[in-house]
Amino acid sequence: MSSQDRTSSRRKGIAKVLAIAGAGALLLTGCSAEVQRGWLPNVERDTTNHTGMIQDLWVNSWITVLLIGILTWGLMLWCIIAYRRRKTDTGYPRQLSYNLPIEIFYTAVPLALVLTFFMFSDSTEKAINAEVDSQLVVDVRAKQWAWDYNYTYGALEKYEATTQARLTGEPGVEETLPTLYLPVGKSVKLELNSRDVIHSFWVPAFLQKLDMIPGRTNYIYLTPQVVGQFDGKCAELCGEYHSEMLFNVKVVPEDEFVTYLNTLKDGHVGEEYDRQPNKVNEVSAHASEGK
Ligand SMILES: [Cu+2]
Repeated sequence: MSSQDRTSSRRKGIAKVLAIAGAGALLLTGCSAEVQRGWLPNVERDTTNHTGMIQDLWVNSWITVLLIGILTWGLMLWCIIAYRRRKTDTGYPRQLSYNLPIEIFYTAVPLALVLTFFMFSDSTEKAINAEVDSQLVVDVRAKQWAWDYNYTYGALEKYEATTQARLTGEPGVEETLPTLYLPVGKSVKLELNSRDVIHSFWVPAFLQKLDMIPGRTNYIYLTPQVVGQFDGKCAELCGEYHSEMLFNVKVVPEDEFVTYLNTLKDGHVGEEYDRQPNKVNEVSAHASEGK
């Protein structure tokens, strides 16, 4: 084979690799129909006062790591091609060890990256968790396998002890799920408590999730900014019917919220029910029906 033939067959090989890589990249981007509005599935930027900053942290981190990835893959490809073994090569290539400048470089650059990611994550997290004086406080009590809501809104103190909806596969079950009502544009302090085992409060559209631990209260402060209905779920495996421990969040105008509160019972269903299985079962009698 002449050296010209060899060069042309090598070029064809490289072209083939590039074509496969290009097709792969197209396929990957083509498969991302879910990727929309800030590259997070079905989440509006303004759902709460936090969703925008969480999206920014996520998207900017992705852009950064993708750029580093492209640079790294490019350098790897370049090394593989430029320093490939030639026909005339014998023995080992020149070895590169104890090269101090390179060692300092590949220690310092990743360290700087990790610290930068840490700094942005930390400042976002601090902003999200900052304590806010809220007129509305909802003591959310998770229990196997439903939720109780204690609302304190100004002079109103109301509660709702909900029961677990049974998933039947039939339409209409969604409407029977326990529903947490929140007024739009008002900041809310969610006090997250558990009556029995560890649960986790998760509203995917709010991009926030927090564990609910017996004997300990965790807090979420947020302001819903868009009227609408959102799915909520328990995100910690908590027993047999964990998968049915679902709820709705309804964000409504303030007057509608107050009207709803007035349909609820006066007072607070609270600590007295904690870790008293009989009382819990009384509240969520429906949960044990037909099991
Ligand atoms: Cu749970």
